[in-house]
Amino acid sequence: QGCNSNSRGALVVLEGLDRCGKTTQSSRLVQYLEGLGHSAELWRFPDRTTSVGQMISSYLSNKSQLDDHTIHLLFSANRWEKRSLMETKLKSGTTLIVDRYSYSGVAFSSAKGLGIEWCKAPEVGLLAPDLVLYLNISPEKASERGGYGCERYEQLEFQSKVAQYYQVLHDSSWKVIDACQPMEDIEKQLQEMVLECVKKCHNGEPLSQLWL
Ligand code: Z5A
Repeated sequence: QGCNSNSRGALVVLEGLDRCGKTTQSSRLVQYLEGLGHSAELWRFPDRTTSVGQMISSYLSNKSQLDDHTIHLLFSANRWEKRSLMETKLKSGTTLIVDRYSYSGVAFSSAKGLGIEWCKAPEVGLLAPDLVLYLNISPEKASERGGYGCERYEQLEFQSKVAQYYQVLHDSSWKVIDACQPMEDIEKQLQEMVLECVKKCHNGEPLSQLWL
């Protein structure tokens, strides 16, 4: 590895409605890349291990109440507190598979009624993903999967609004995958997309910033 001085790891984000299968597929992707000898790590937002993350976690589990703007900015701060480590990891050649990112931040807060431009503003300047894998599932199908209904945002009507805002955020870095296929089929498709992206970044594709 590393004959090109700009060689780096890839920033791959998985997005989608609650229970679309992001967590399952993210960890499988990391195992797959490691199996091929690549350096890869699984990250997730919110990162509930930091002190900001603990405030978010308490809010999501309905143990605390926060104004919609405040929680939005906390989610964003939770990404900013990891930004420099993210850049260091990528530049050292590690690929990051990230379970939720700024798109969740904007889609969920906009679905509550906050202006989309206001929601995007604090995300501007974070690292832009090289690839966004959107696991597409209807709110109805997602709700049939295990564990639905325990946290704050897990309601059908709300999830439908979130899905609409995700559509607005869709750009050329996105690939949409049908999340109702069998897990193994999804896994194969994601592997191909991620491997191609990892190769591109290894060959020196420059890092860019989000929504600039
Ligand atoms: N949020 C926000 O508002 N602002 C932000 O900036 C961010 C997040 C970053 C917590 O997120 C909440 O925070 C989230 C958005 C908001 N709220 N909601 N809704 P989280 O990521 O911590 O929690 P989550 O979205 O609830 O993720 P999850 O529960 O881990 O779901 P998942 O990762 O998408 O799915 P999974 O765990 O892989 O799978 C769910 C189930 O489906 C499980 O039983 C699997 O075995 C099953 N499954 C998975 N794939 C399949 C297929 N293909 N077929 C059949 N069954 C499957």
